[in-house]
Amino acid sequence: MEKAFQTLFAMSIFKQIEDLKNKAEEQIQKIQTQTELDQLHSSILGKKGELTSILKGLKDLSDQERREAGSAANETRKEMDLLFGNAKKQIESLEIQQRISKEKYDALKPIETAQGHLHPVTAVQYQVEDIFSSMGFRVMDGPEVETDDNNFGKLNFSEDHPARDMQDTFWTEDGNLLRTHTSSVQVRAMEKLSPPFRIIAPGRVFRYEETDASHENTFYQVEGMLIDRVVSVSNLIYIMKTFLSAFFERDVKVRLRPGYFPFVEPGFELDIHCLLCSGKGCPVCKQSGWLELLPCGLVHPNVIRAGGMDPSEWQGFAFGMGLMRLVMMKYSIEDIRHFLSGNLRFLKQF
Ligand code: FA5
Repeated sequence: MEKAFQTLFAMSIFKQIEDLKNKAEEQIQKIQTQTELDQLHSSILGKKGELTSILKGLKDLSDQERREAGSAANETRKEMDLLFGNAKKQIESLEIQQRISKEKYDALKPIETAQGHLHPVTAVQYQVEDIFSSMGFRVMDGPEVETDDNNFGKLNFSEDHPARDMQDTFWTEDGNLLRTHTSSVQVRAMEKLSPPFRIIAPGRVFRYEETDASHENTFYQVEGMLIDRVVSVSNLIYIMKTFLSAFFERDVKVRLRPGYFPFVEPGFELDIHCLLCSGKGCPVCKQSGWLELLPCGLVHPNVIRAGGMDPSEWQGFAFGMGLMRLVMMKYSIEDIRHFLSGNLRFLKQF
């Protein structure tokens, strides 16, 4: 290229670079978002941007002019980088301002949290405690890991007593066990309290057995024990009837059938007249009109003796009801396995 043309051409390149810088300055002012800024950046300074295409013309210039135009281009690129950097910061702070102005905090608005409530078994346990407390019973607690003696021995299960096989037991490695019934608290009550006394002991018990609609391997019982000088089966029936009528909020008919437990003599199974069909017969009571509810009896003299009392002076009655079965009856729940399933759809109904 001729010298004069080269000079003209170089001047035009300087002008183009200058114009591009002005154009970038002007357009950056109008930009509101990060996306628009990115698009402008790549259209001006990107690989296929306007600056690159201007610089393609450098090859036609003299060495001297090429150097000058190149360094002008670098200078311009630096200035524009600075411009874009500042614009980026401004847009970010603008976006934060906009977000904050939308996220208003209202101190008076109630915070929406999921409301918890008592598990149905716990709620019914408290109800049972209230009714028995009103009849002078004290609520006692006992450990879930028990000694063989408290769970069996002192309750008149001899070492080789076949009744020990009645309940399948979880044993711990040190020879203790997970209590198979709350009757172990009878033993603790006799050791701790002086007669006469009346206690109930609600709690969790464990049995190594298959589960089905009415059997769990972990379930709840409520034990009851009353010790006094003269105690008869009619006292037992009276207390049971009073409790059941208060619990089910209607008059409840009961009947006793003989039942065997080594720690009571005589022992009974107490049935209630089916509340769902009023004794006419339905699937829940298996058409019999009666529901087996709780075992009970008069405390065996050997148990009184093991508890440190003289059986010729002290007598008593005891009972052990299945708390989950009581809840099932109260709310017509058809499967005991719902209780510990952790299913919130089930629990939210209560
Ligand atoms: C006993 O556990 C005796 N300790 C009860 C007792 C106490 C008798 C005092 C006499 C005097 P039984 O194994 O039948 O007895 O259990 C008592 C109640 O617990 C049953 O009537 C039933 O309602 C409930 N129950 C028993 N096994 C299960 C189980 N696997 N799942 C849920 N509930 C059960």
